[in-house]
Amino acid sequence: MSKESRINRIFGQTFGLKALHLKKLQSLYRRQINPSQIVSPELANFLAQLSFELNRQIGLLINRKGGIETVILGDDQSIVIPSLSQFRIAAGRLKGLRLLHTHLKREPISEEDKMDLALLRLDMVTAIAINSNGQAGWLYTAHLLTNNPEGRQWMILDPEPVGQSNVDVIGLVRSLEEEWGRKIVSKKIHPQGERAILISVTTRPRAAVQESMQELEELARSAGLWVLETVIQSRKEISPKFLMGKDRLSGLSIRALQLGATLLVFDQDLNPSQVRSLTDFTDLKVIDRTQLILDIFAQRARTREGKLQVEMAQLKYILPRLVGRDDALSRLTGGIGGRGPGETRLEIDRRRVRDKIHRLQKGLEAIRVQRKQRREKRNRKGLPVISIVGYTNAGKSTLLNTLTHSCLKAEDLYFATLDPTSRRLRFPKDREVIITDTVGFIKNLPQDLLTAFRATLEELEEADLLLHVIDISHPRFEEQMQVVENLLAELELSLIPIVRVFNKADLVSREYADTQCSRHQAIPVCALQEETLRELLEAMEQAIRV
Ligand SMILES: Nc1nc2c(ncn2[C@@H]2O[C@H](COP(=O)(O)OP(=O)(O)OP(=O)(O)O)[C@@H](O)[C@H]2O)c(=O)[nH]1
Ligand SMILES: [Mg+2]
Repeated sequence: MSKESRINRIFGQTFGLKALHLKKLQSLYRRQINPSQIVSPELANFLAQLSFELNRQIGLLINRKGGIETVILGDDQSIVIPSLSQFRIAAGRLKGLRLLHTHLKREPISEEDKMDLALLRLDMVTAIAINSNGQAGWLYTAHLLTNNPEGRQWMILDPEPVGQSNVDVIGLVRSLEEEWGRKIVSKKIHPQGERAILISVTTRPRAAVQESMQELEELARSAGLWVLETVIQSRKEISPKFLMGKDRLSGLSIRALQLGATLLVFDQDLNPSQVRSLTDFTDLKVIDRTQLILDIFAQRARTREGKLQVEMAQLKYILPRLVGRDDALSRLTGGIGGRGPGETRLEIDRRRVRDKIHRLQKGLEAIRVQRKQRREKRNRKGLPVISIVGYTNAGKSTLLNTLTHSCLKAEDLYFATLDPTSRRLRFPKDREVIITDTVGFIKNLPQDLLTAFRATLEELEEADLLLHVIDISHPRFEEQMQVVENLLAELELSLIPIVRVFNKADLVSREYADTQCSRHQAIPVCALQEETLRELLEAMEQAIRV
Protein backbone atom coordinates (compact mmCIF):
# COMPACT_ATOMS: atom_id res chain seq x y z
CA MET A 1 0.00 0.00 0.00
CA SER A 2 1.45 3.35 -0.94
CA LYS A 3 1.80 5.98 1.73
CA GLU A 4 -0.91 8.08 0.16
CA SER A 5 -3.47 5.33 -0.12
CA ARG A 6 -2.74 4.49 3.49
CA ILE A 7 -3.89 7.96 4.39
CA ASN A 8 -7.15 7.29 2.59
CA ARG A 9 -7.66 3.95 4.24
CA ILE A 10 -6.58 4.76 7.73
CA PHE A 11 -7.43 8.41 8.18
CA GLY A 12 -10.50 8.23 5.97
CA GLN A 13 -11.98 5.19 7.65
CA THR A 14 -10.83 5.63 11.20
CA PHE A 15 -11.26 9.34 11.58
CA GLY A 16 -13.91 9.90 8.93
CA LEU A 17 -12.08 12.81 7.34
CA LYS A 18 -13.50 14.64 4.36
CA ALA A 19 -12.01 14.12 0.90
CA LEU A 20 -10.61 17.64 0.86
CA HIS A 21 -8.69 17.11 4.09
CA LEU A 22 -7.47 13.72 2.98
CA LYS A 23 -6.15 15.29 -0.19
CA LYS A 24 -4.35 17.94 1.75
CA LEU A 25 -2.76 15.36 4.03
CA GLN A 26 -1.71 13.29 1.03
CA SER A 27 -0.17 16.28 -0.66
CA LEU A 28 2.26 16.52 2.27
CA TYR A 29 4.05 13.43 1.02
CA ARG A 30 4.92 15.20 -2.21
CA ARG A 31 6.64 18.05 -0.48
CA GLN A 32 10.36 18.48 -0.37
CA ILE A 33 11.56 20.27 2.72
CA ASN A 34 14.78 22.21 3.00
CA PRO A 35 16.72 19.80 5.23
CA SER A 36 18.58 22.56 7.06
CA GLN A 37 15.54 24.61 7.95
CA ILE A 38 13.20 23.66 10.78
CA VAL A 39 10.14 24.62 8.75
CA SER A 40 9.29 27.15 6.06
CA PRO A 41 6.62 29.70 7.03
CA GLU A 42 4.51 28.41 4.18
CA LEU A 43 4.53 24.79 5.41
CA ALA A 44 4.10 25.86 9.03
CA ASN A 45 0.98 27.79 8.12
CA PHE A 46 -0.34 24.99 5.95
CA LEU A 47 0.00 22.54 8.87
CA ALA A 48 -1.40 25.04 11.35
CA GLN A 49 -4.44 25.72 9.23
CA LEU A 50 -5.18 22.06 8.55
CA SER A 51 -4.63 21.15 12.18
CA PHE A 52 -6.90 23.98 13.25
CA GLU A 53 -9.69 22.85 10.95
CA LEU A 54 -9.44 19.23 12.05
CA ASN A 55 -8.86 20.12 15.69
CA ARG A 56 -6.14 17.46 15.69
CA GLN A 57 -2.39 17.58 15.97
CA ILE A 58 -0.58 16.78 12.75
CA GLY A 59 2.94 15.39 12.78
CA LEU A 60 5.56 14.83 10.11
CA LEU A 61 8.59 12.60 10.42
CA ILE A 62 11.22 14.16 8.20
CA ASN A 63 14.43 12.46 7.13
CA ARG A 64 17.77 14.19 6.74
CA LYS A 65 17.28 14.74 3.04
CA GLY A 66 14.11 16.67 3.70
CA GLY A 67 11.79 13.87 2.58
CA ILE A 68 8.64 13.12 4.57
CA GLU A 69 8.61 9.54 5.82
CA THR A 70 5.33 9.55 7.70
CA VAL A 71 2.34 11.79 8.19
CA ILE A 72 0.70 11.28 11.57
CA LEU A 73 -2.69 12.44 12.71
CA GLY A 74 -3.28 12.77 16.43
CA ASP A 75 -6.03 14.10 18.62
CA ASP A 76 -6.19 17.57 20.12
CA GLN A 77 -3.65 16.74 22.85
CA SER A 78 -1.11 14.37 21.41
CA ILE A 79 0.05 12.20 18.56
CA VAL A 80 1.23 8.61 18.65
CA ILE A 81 4.30 7.84 16.60
CA PRO A 82 4.03 4.50 14.82
CA SER A 83 6.69 1.81 15.17
CA LEU A 84 9.95 2.91 13.60
CA SER A 85 11.66 -0.43 13.80
CA GLN A 86 12.56 -0.29 10.11
CA PHE A 87 14.86 2.63 10.88
CA ARG A 88 17.83 1.10 12.65
CA ILE A 89 20.28 3.10 14.68
CA ALA A 90 23.90 2.52 15.47
CA ALA A 91 25.36 3.15 18.91
CA GLY A 92 25.75 6.85 19.49
CA ARG A 93 23.57 7.64 16.52
CA LEU A 94 20.26 9.35 16.25
CA LYS A 95 17.37 7.99 14.24
CA GLY A 96 17.89 10.23 11.23
CA LEU A 97 14.31 11.44 11.57
CA ARG A 98 12.92 14.53 13.21
CA LEU A 99 9.40 15.20 14.33
CA LEU A 100 7.63 18.36 13.26
CA HIS A 101 4.14 18.66 14.70
CA THR A 102 1.45 21.09 15.68
CA HIS A 103 0.27 22.04 19.16
CA LEU A 104 -3.26 23.33 19.24
CA LYS A 105 -3.16 25.00 22.62
CA ARG A 106 0.10 26.88 22.20
CA GLU A 107 1.83 24.51 24.61
CA PRO A 108 5.60 24.39 24.56
CA ILE A 109 7.52 21.06 24.33
CA SER A 110 5.54 18.54 26.40
CA GLU A 111 6.65 15.62 28.54
CA GLU A 112 5.41 13.33 25.81
CA ASP A 113 7.49 15.14 23.22
CA LYS A 114 10.56 14.63 25.40
CA MET A 115 9.80 10.94 25.76
CA ASP A 116 9.43 10.52 22.01
CA LEU A 117 12.65 12.40 21.50
CA ALA A 118 14.53 10.19 23.89
CA LEU A 119 13.01 6.81 23.31
CA LEU A 120 12.90 7.00 19.55
CA ARG A 121 16.22 8.85 19.49
CA LEU A 122 14.75 11.40 17.13
CA ASP A 123 17.10 13.98 15.68
CA MET A 124 14.91 16.67 17.18
CA VAL A 125 11.33 17.52 18.00
CA THR A 126 9.65 20.75 16.99
CA ALA A 127 6.21 21.90 18.02
CA ILE A 128 4.44 24.58 16.00
CA ALA A 129 2.13 26.48 18.34
CA ILE A 130 -1.07 27.51 16.58
CA ASN A 131 -2.57 30.91 17.28
CA SER A 132 -6.24 31.47 17.96
CA ASN A 133 -6.74 32.50 14.33
CA GLY A 134 -5.28 29.22 13.01
CA GLN A 135 -1.91 30.72 12.04
CA ALA A 136 1.47 29.29 12.96
CA GLY A 137 2.99 31.16 15.90
CA TRP A 138 6.02 30.14 17.90
CA LEU A 139 8.32 27.23 17.18
CA TYR A 140 9.44 25.13 20.15
CA THR A 141 12.37 22.83 19.54
CA ALA A 142 14.20 20.29 21.68
CA HIS A 143 17.05 17.85 21.09
CA LEU A 144 18.91 15.24 23.11
CA LEU A 145 22.14 15.96 24.95
CA THR A 146 25.22 13.80 25.26
CA ASN A 147 26.39 12.79 28.70
CA ASN A 148 26.95 15.91 30.76
CA PRO A 149 27.97 16.54 34.35
CA GLU A 150 24.52 17.79 35.33
CA GLY A 151 23.00 14.60 33.97
CA ARG A 152 20.61 16.56 31.78
CA GLN A 153 19.00 14.56 29.06
CA TRP A 154 17.66 17.13 26.66
CA MET A 155 18.09 20.69 25.54
CA ILE A 156 15.10 22.90 24.96
CA LEU A 157 15.92 25.77 22.62
CA ASP A 158 14.50 29.25 23.07
CA PRO A 159 11.18 29.61 21.26
CA GLU A 160 11.41 31.34 17.88
CA PRO A 161 8.73 32.98 15.77
CA VAL A 162 8.01 31.05 12.56
CA GLY A 163 10.08 32.48 9.72
CA GLN A 164 12.78 33.82 12.01
CA SER A 165 14.38 30.55 13.08
CA ASN A 166 18.15 30.47 13.05
CA VAL A 167 18.54 26.77 13.73
CA ASP A 168 20.63 24.90 11.16
CA VAL A 169 19.05 21.47 11.50
CA ILE A 170 21.64 19.40 9.66
CA GLY A 171 24.56 21.24 11.25
CA LEU A 172 23.13 20.76 14.73
CA VAL A 173 22.40 17.07 14.27
CA ARG A 174 25.82 16.48 12.84
CA SER A 175 27.58 18.16 15.72
CA LEU A 176 25.48 16.16 18.20
CA GLU A 177 26.41 12.90 16.54
CA GLU A 178 30.05 13.90 16.34
CA GLU A 179 30.06 14.63 20.03
CA TRP A 180 28.55 11.24 20.76
CA GLY A 181 30.93 9.58 18.38
CA ARG A 182 33.91 11.16 20.15
CA LYS A 183 32.70 10.00 23.54
CA ILE A 184 32.26 6.53 22.25
CA VAL A 185 35.62 6.35 20.54
CA SER A 186 37.38 7.61 23.63
CA LYS A 187 35.65 4.99 25.74
CA LYS A 188 36.00 2.18 23.27
CA ILE A 189 39.12 0.75 24.72
CA HIS A 190 37.68 -2.68 24.74
CA PRO A 191 38.52 -4.78 21.72
CA GLN A 192 35.20 -6.51 21.43
CA GLY A 193 33.33 -3.30 21.52
CA GLU A 194 30.19 -4.47 23.30
CA ARG A 195 29.41 -1.78 25.82
CA ALA A 196 27.06 -2.98 28.50
CA ILE A 197 24.89 -1.69 31.30
CA LEU A 198 24.18 -4.32 33.96
CA ILE A 199 20.77 -4.23 35.56
CA SER A 200 19.09 -5.95 38.43
CA VAL A 201 15.40 -5.42 39.06
CA THR A 202 14.52 -6.90 42.37
CA THR A 203 12.24 -7.06 45.35
CA ARG A 204 15.05 -8.29 47.57
CA PRO A 205 17.10 -6.06 49.85
CA ARG A 206 19.78 -4.08 48.12
CA ALA A 207 22.66 -5.69 49.97
CA ALA A 208 21.67 -9.18 48.87
CA VAL A 209 21.49 -8.05 45.29
CA GLN A 210 24.80 -6.26 45.36
CA GLU A 211 26.63 -9.54 45.75
CA SER A 212 24.87 -11.09 42.82
CA MET A 213 25.65 -7.99 40.80
CA GLN A 214 29.34 -8.23 41.60
CA GLU A 215 29.30 -11.74 40.27
CA LEU A 216 27.43 -10.59 37.18
CA GLU A 217 30.11 -7.99 36.68
CA GLU A 218 32.80 -10.66 36.90
CA LEU A 219 30.90 -12.72 34.38
CA ALA A 220 30.57 -9.75 32.08
CA ARG A 221 34.26 -9.08 32.34
CA SER A 222 35.02 -12.72 31.61
CA ALA A 223 32.79 -12.50 28.55
CA GLY A 224 34.89 -9.58 27.34
CA LEU A 225 32.22 -6.97 27.87
CA TRP A 226 32.96 -3.40 28.75
CA VAL A 227 30.76 -2.61 31.73
CA LEU A 228 29.70 1.03 31.68
CA GLU A 229 27.43 1.06 34.68
CA THR A 230 25.53 -1.19 37.04
CA VAL A 231 22.00 -0.34 38.02
CA ILE A 232 19.96 -1.86 40.84
CA GLN A 233 16.25 -1.15 40.77
CA SER A 234 14.41 -2.04 43.94
CA ARG A 235 10.71 -2.52 43.47
CA LYS A 236 7.76 -3.71 45.48
CA GLU A 237 6.85 -6.01 42.66
CA ILE A 238 8.32 -6.97 39.32
CA SER A 239 6.25 -5.80 36.39
CA PRO A 240 5.61 -8.70 34.04
CA LYS A 241 6.38 -6.85 30.83
CA PHE A 242 9.36 -4.61 31.45
CA LEU A 243 10.33 -5.72 34.98
CA MET A 244 10.50 -2.06 35.98
CA GLY A 245 8.13 0.83 35.39
CA LYS A 246 8.02 2.47 32.00
CA ASP A 247 9.41 5.72 33.35
CA ARG A 248 12.44 4.00 34.81
CA LEU A 249 12.97 2.13 31.60
CA SER A 250 12.78 5.38 29.65
CA GLY A 251 15.41 6.86 31.93
CA LEU A 252 17.55 3.81 31.41
CA SER A 253 17.22 4.04 27.63
CA ILE A 254 18.36 7.62 27.66
CA ARG A 255 21.23 6.80 29.95
CA ALA A 256 22.22 4.01 27.56
CA LEU A 257 22.17 6.44 24.70
CA GLN A 258 24.28 8.95 26.57
CA LEU A 259 26.85 6.33 27.50
CA GLY A 260 26.81 4.76 24.07
CA ALA A 261 25.76 1.36 25.43
CA THR A 262 24.95 -1.40 22.99
CA LEU A 263 23.80 -4.08 25.39
CA LEU A 264 21.68 -4.48 28.51
CA VAL A 265 22.47 -7.44 30.75
CA PHE A 266 19.85 -8.42 33.33
CA ASP A 267 20.76 -10.36 36.43
CA GLN A 268 17.30 -11.90 36.43
CA ASP A 269 16.22 -14.58 34.01
CA LEU A 270 14.05 -13.06 31.33
CA ASN A 271 11.31 -14.90 29.53
CA PRO A 272 11.14 -14.62 25.74
CA SER A 273 8.42 -12.01 25.67
CA GLN A 274 10.24 -9.86 28.22
CA VAL A 275 13.33 -9.94 26.05
CA ARG A 276 11.23 -8.88 23.11
CA SER A 277 9.46 -6.06 24.96
CA LEU A 278 12.68 -4.73 26.42
CA THR A 279 14.47 -4.94 23.08
CA ASP A 280 11.67 -3.16 21.28
CA PHE A 281 11.37 -0.46 23.89
CA THR A 282 15.05 0.35 24.25
CA ASP A 283 16.31 -0.57 20.79
CA LEU A 284 19.27 -2.28 22.47
CA LYS A 285 20.40 -5.86 22.62
CA VAL A 286 19.05 -7.47 25.79
CA ILE A 287 20.40 -10.61 27.43
CA ASP A 288 20.12 -12.23 30.84
CA ARG A 289 22.55 -13.96 33.16
CA THR A 290 21.99 -17.35 31.59
CA GLN A 291 22.76 -16.12 28.13
CA LEU A 292 25.84 -14.37 29.42
CA ILE A 293 27.12 -17.62 30.90
CA LEU A 294 26.27 -19.48 27.72
CA ASP A 295 28.21 -16.90 25.82
CA ILE A 296 31.31 -17.30 27.93
CA PHE A 297 31.12 -21.03 27.42
CA ALA A 298 30.77 -20.49 23.69
CA GLN A 299 33.88 -18.33 23.68
CA ARG A 300 35.89 -20.82 25.69
CA ALA A 301 34.95 -24.14 24.11
CA ARG A 302 37.96 -25.51 22.29
CA THR A 303 37.48 -29.23 21.84
CA ARG A 304 34.86 -30.79 19.63
CA GLU A 305 33.08 -32.10 22.67
CA GLY A 306 33.09 -28.75 24.41
CA LYS A 307 31.71 -27.08 21.34
CA LEU A 308 28.96 -29.65 20.93
CA GLN A 309 27.98 -29.27 24.55
CA VAL A 310 27.79 -25.51 24.38
CA GLU A 311 25.91 -25.51 21.13
CA MET A 312 23.43 -27.92 22.59
CA ALA A 313 22.84 -25.69 25.59
CA GLN A 314 22.49 -22.62 23.38
CA LEU A 315 19.96 -24.27 21.11
CA LYS A 316 17.94 -25.49 24.05
CA TYR A 317 17.93 -22.00 25.42
CA ILE A 318 16.85 -20.52 22.13
CA LEU A 319 14.20 -23.05 21.17
CA PRO A 320 11.36 -21.72 23.32
CA ARG A 321 12.30 -18.24 22.22
CA LEU A 322 11.93 -18.96 18.53
CA VAL A 323 8.62 -17.26 17.95
CA GLY A 324 7.43 -14.05 16.49
CA ARG A 325 9.33 -11.26 14.87
CA ASP A 326 12.76 -11.91 13.62
CA ASP A 327 14.50 -8.61 14.15
CA ALA A 328 14.25 -8.99 17.91
CA LEU A 329 15.21 -12.59 17.40
CA SER A 330 18.38 -11.83 15.54
CA ARG A 331 19.46 -9.74 18.46
CA LEU A 332 18.39 -12.48 20.81
CA THR A 333 20.12 -15.35 19.09
CA GLY A 334 23.13 -13.29 18.19
CA GLY A 335 24.52 -13.42 21.69
CA ILE A 336 27.35 -11.09 22.44
CA GLY A 337 29.17 -10.12 19.30
CA GLY A 338 27.04 -12.51 17.30
CA ARG A 339 28.46 -15.73 18.62
CA GLY A 340 25.16 -17.53 18.26
CA PRO A 341 24.99 -21.13 17.29
CA GLY A 342 25.58 -21.16 13.56
CA GLU A 343 25.38 -18.47 10.94
CA THR A 344 22.03 -19.42 9.50
CA ARG A 345 20.25 -18.53 12.71
CA LEU A 346 17.93 -16.05 11.07
CA GLU A 347 16.32 -18.62 8.84
CA ILE A 348 16.25 -21.52 11.21
CA ASP A 349 12.85 -22.45 12.39
CA ARG A 350 11.93 -24.48 15.39
CA ARG A 351 11.83 -27.75 13.56
CA ARG A 352 15.34 -27.34 12.27
CA VAL A 353 16.55 -26.42 15.72
CA ARG A 354 14.96 -29.56 17.05
CA ASP A 355 16.63 -31.65 14.35
CA LYS A 356 19.91 -30.06 15.19
CA ILE A 357 19.46 -30.76 18.90
CA HIS A 358 18.71 -34.32 18.01
CA ARG A 359 21.90 -34.64 15.95
CA LEU A 360 23.95 -33.03 18.68
CA GLN A 361 22.46 -35.38 21.19
CA LYS A 362 23.65 -38.32 19.10
CA GLY A 363 27.10 -36.81 18.78
CA LEU A 364 27.32 -36.27 22.50
CA GLU A 365 26.07 -39.76 23.17
CA ALA A 366 28.89 -41.17 21.05
CA ILE A 367 31.36 -39.08 22.99
CA ARG A 368 29.95 -40.35 26.25
CA VAL A 369 30.54 -43.91 25.13
CA GLN A 370 34.12 -43.10 24.13
CA ARG A 371 34.72 -41.44 27.45
CA LYS A 372 33.35 -44.42 29.25
CA GLN A 373 35.64 -46.77 27.33
CA ARG A 374 38.60 -44.58 28.07
CA ARG A 375 37.72 -44.60 31.74
CA GLU A 376 37.36 -48.35 31.79
CA LYS A 377 40.77 -48.75 30.20
CA ARG A 378 42.19 -46.47 32.80
CA ASN A 379 40.45 -48.35 35.57
CA ARG A 380 41.90 -51.61 34.32
CA LYS A 381 45.29 -50.10 34.82
CA GLY A 382 44.09 -49.63 38.35
CA LEU A 383 45.11 -46.01 38.71
CA PRO A 384 43.00 -44.15 41.23
CA VAL A 385 41.35 -40.97 39.99
CA ILE A 386 41.27 -37.71 41.89
CA SER A 387 39.00 -34.98 40.50
CA ILE A 388 39.35 -31.33 41.33
CA VAL A 389 36.01 -29.54 41.64
CA GLY A 390 35.00 -26.13 42.88
CA TYR A 391 33.51 -22.74 42.20
CA THR A 392 34.77 -20.97 39.13
CA ASN A 393 38.00 -19.02 39.66
CA ALA A 394 38.76 -20.86 42.93
CA GLY A 395 42.18 -21.95 41.63
CA LYS A 396 41.52 -25.50 40.43
CA SER A 397 43.74 -25.34 37.36
CA THR A 398 46.46 -23.60 39.31
CA LEU A 399 46.41 -26.38 41.88
CA LEU A 400 46.61 -29.05 39.21
CA ASN A 401 49.48 -27.21 37.56
CA THR A 402 51.47 -26.95 40.75
CA LEU A 403 50.75 -30.53 41.80
CA THR A 404 51.78 -32.01 38.48
CA HIS A 405 54.19 -29.36 37.19
CA SER A 406 52.03 -28.72 34.14
CA CYS A 407 50.95 -25.53 32.54
CA LEU A 408 47.20 -25.61 31.96
CA LYS A 409 45.53 -22.31 31.36
CA ALA A 410 44.83 -20.64 34.68
CA GLU A 411 43.49 -17.14 34.55
CA ASP A 412 41.69 -14.60 36.63
CA LEU A 413 38.55 -15.15 34.58
CA TYR A 414 35.35 -17.03 35.19
CA PHE A 415 35.23 -20.34 33.37
CA ALA A 416 38.81 -20.29 32.19
CA THR A 417 38.58 -24.08 32.05
CA LEU A 418 35.84 -25.82 30.11
CA ASP A 419 37.32 -29.06 28.99
CA PRO A 420 38.38 -31.56 31.59
CA THR A 421 42.06 -32.33 31.56
CA SER A 422 43.85 -35.23 33.20
CA ARG A 423 47.43 -35.47 34.39
CA ARG A 424 49.39 -38.12 36.23
CA LEU A 425 50.65 -37.41 39.68
CA ARG A 426 53.27 -39.48 41.46
CA PHE A 427 53.22 -39.44 45.24
CA PRO A 428 56.49 -39.57 47.16
CA LYS A 429 55.87 -43.23 48.02
CA ASP A 430 55.80 -44.04 44.34
CA ARG A 431 52.06 -44.32 44.07
CA GLU A 432 50.61 -42.95 40.90
CA VAL A 433 47.19 -41.39 40.43
CA ILE A 434 45.28 -39.65 37.67
CA ILE A 435 44.21 -36.18 38.60
CA THR A 436 41.62 -34.25 36.59
CA ASP A 437 40.64 -30.62 36.37
CA THR A 438 36.99 -29.76 35.67
CA VAL A 439 34.76 -26.92 34.63
CA GLY A 440 33.94 -24.55 37.47
CA PHE A 441 30.55 -24.32 39.12
CA ILE A 442 28.55 -21.18 39.68
CA LYS A 443 25.41 -20.08 41.45
CA ASN A 444 22.32 -20.54 39.25
CA LEU A 445 24.20 -22.58 36.69
CA PRO A 446 21.80 -22.76 33.76
CA GLN A 447 20.07 -26.13 33.76
CA ASP A 448 20.67 -26.56 30.04
CA LEU A 449 24.38 -26.22 30.60
CA LEU A 450 24.33 -28.71 33.39
CA THR A 451 22.54 -31.19 31.15
CA ALA A 452 24.82 -30.47 28.22
CA PHE A 453 27.89 -30.98 30.34
CA ARG A 454 26.66 -34.24 31.70
CA ALA A 455 29.28 -36.23 29.85
CA THR A 456 32.00 -34.10 31.34
CA LEU A 457 30.55 -34.24 34.80
CA GLU A 458 30.10 -37.99 34.54
CA GLU A 459 33.85 -38.23 34.76
CA LEU A 460 33.35 -37.27 38.35
CA GLU A 461 31.38 -40.44 39.04
CA GLU A 462 34.51 -42.47 38.53
CA ALA A 463 36.56 -40.42 40.90
CA ASP A 464 37.96 -42.10 43.98
CA LEU A 465 38.40 -38.76 45.64
CA LEU A 466 37.16 -35.24 45.06
CA LEU A 467 39.29 -32.25 45.91
CA HIS A 468 36.92 -29.39 46.55
CA VAL A 469 38.90 -26.19 46.00
CA ILE A 470 37.51 -23.11 47.73
CA ASP A 471 38.80 -19.56 47.39
CA ILE A 472 38.97 -18.65 51.06
CA SER A 473 39.86 -15.05 50.25
CA HIS A 474 36.46 -14.59 48.64
CA PRO A 475 34.04 -12.73 50.92
CA ARG A 476 31.28 -15.21 50.13
CA PHE A 477 33.34 -18.39 50.08
CA GLU A 478 30.89 -20.18 52.37
CA GLU A 479 28.02 -19.61 49.98
CA GLN A 480 30.18 -20.74 47.05
CA MET A 481 31.16 -23.84 48.97
CA GLN A 482 27.49 -24.59 49.58
CA VAL A 483 26.60 -24.09 45.92
CA VAL A 484 29.23 -26.62 44.88
CA GLU A 485 28.28 -29.16 47.49
CA ASN A 486 24.60 -28.85 46.59
CA LEU A 487 25.45 -29.42 42.96
CA LEU A 488 27.52 -32.45 43.84
CA ALA A 489 24.55 -33.83 45.75
CA GLU A 490 22.33 -33.12 42.76
CA LEU A 491 24.73 -35.08 40.58
CA GLU A 492 24.57 -37.90 43.13
CA LEU A 493 28.23 -37.63 43.93
CA SER A 494 27.92 -37.11 47.66
CA LEU A 495 29.16 -40.62 48.41
CA ILE A 496 32.63 -40.02 47.01
CA PRO A 497 35.11 -39.01 49.70
CA ILE A 498 35.89 -35.34 49.55
CA VAL A 499 38.72 -33.19 50.81
CA ARG A 500 38.05 -29.50 51.23
CA VAL A 501 40.97 -27.36 50.14
CA PHE A 502 40.99 -23.75 51.29
CA ASN A 503 42.99 -22.06 48.57
CA LYS A 504 44.49 -18.58 48.32
CA ALA A 505 45.45 -18.72 51.97
CA ASP A 506 48.21 -16.26 51.10
CA LEU A 507 45.56 -13.58 50.70
CA VAL A 508 44.14 -13.85 54.22
CA SER A 509 45.67 -13.74 57.67
CA ARG A 510 47.06 -16.87 59.23
CA GLU A 511 44.53 -16.74 62.08
CA TYR A 512 41.60 -16.36 59.74
CA ALA A 513 42.75 -19.31 57.64
CA ASP A 514 43.23 -21.45 60.73
CA THR A 515 39.85 -20.57 62.22
CA GLN A 516 38.00 -21.22 58.98
CA CYS A 517 39.89 -24.44 58.33
CA SER A 518 39.05 -25.92 61.68
CA ARG A 519 35.46 -24.76 61.43
CA HIS A 520 34.99 -26.42 58.04
CA GLN A 521 37.52 -29.26 58.33
CA ALA A 522 39.58 -27.99 55.45
CA ILE A 523 43.24 -27.89 54.52
CA PRO A 524 44.77 -24.48 53.80
CA VAL A 525 46.97 -24.09 50.72
CA CYS A 526 48.31 -21.54 48.35
CA ALA A 527 48.09 -23.23 44.98
CA LEU A 528 50.79 -20.95 43.62
CA GLN A 529 53.40 -22.23 46.13
CA GLU A 530 54.31 -25.87 46.00
CA GLU A 531 55.72 -25.91 49.51
CA THR A 532 52.26 -25.19 50.97
CA LEU A 533 50.82 -28.39 49.52
CA ARG A 534 52.48 -30.90 51.82
CA GLU A 535 49.56 -31.39 54.17
CA LEU A 536 47.21 -31.71 51.23
CA LEU A 537 49.39 -34.33 49.53
CA GLU A 538 49.44 -36.37 52.70
CA ALA A 539 45.67 -36.16 53.03
CA MET A 540 45.28 -37.22 49.41
CA GLU A 541 47.54 -40.18 49.79
CA GLN A 542 45.77 -41.19 52.96
CA ALA A 543 42.36 -40.96 51.35
CA ILE A 544 43.42 -43.03 48.33
CA ARG A 545 44.94 -45.73 50.45
CA VAL A 546 41.71 -46.63 52.26
N1 LIG B 1 46.88 -15.20 45.37
C1 LIG B 1 46.56 -16.40 44.90
N2 LIG B 1 46.01 -16.49 43.67
C2 LIG B 1 45.69 -17.71 43.21
C3 LIG B 1 45.90 -18.87 43.97
N3 LIG B 1 45.46 -19.93 43.26
C4 LIG B 1 44.99 -19.44 42.09
N4 LIG B 1 45.13 -18.10 42.04
C5 LIG B 1 44.73 -17.20 40.96
O1 LIG B 1 43.31 -17.27 40.81
C6 LIG B 1 42.94 -17.14 39.44
C7 LIG B 1 42.08 -18.31 39.02
O2 LIG B 1 42.83 -19.48 38.99
P1 LIG B 1 42.43 -20.73 38.10
O3 LIG B 1 43.37 -21.81 38.47
O4 LIG B 1 42.28 -20.37 36.67
O5 LIG B 1 41.00 -21.04 38.69
P2 LIG B 1 39.99 -22.19 38.23
O6 LIG B 1 39.32 -22.66 39.47
O7 LIG B 1 40.66 -23.19 37.38
O8 LIG B 1 38.97 -21.31 37.41
P3 LIG B 1 37.99 -21.75 36.20
O9 LIG B 1 38.70 -22.71 35.32
O10 LIG B 1 37.73 -20.44 35.56
O11 LIG B 1 36.77 -22.31 36.84
C8 LIG B 1 44.24 -17.06 38.67
O12 LIG B 1 44.49 -15.71 38.39
C9 LIG B 1 45.27 -17.63 39.62
O13 LIG B 1 46.56 -17.10 39.42
C10 LIG B 1 46.47 -18.71 45.28
O14 LIG B 1 46.68 -19.66 46.03
N5 LIG B 1 46.78 -17.47 45.68
MG1 LIG C 1 40.39 -23.75 35.53
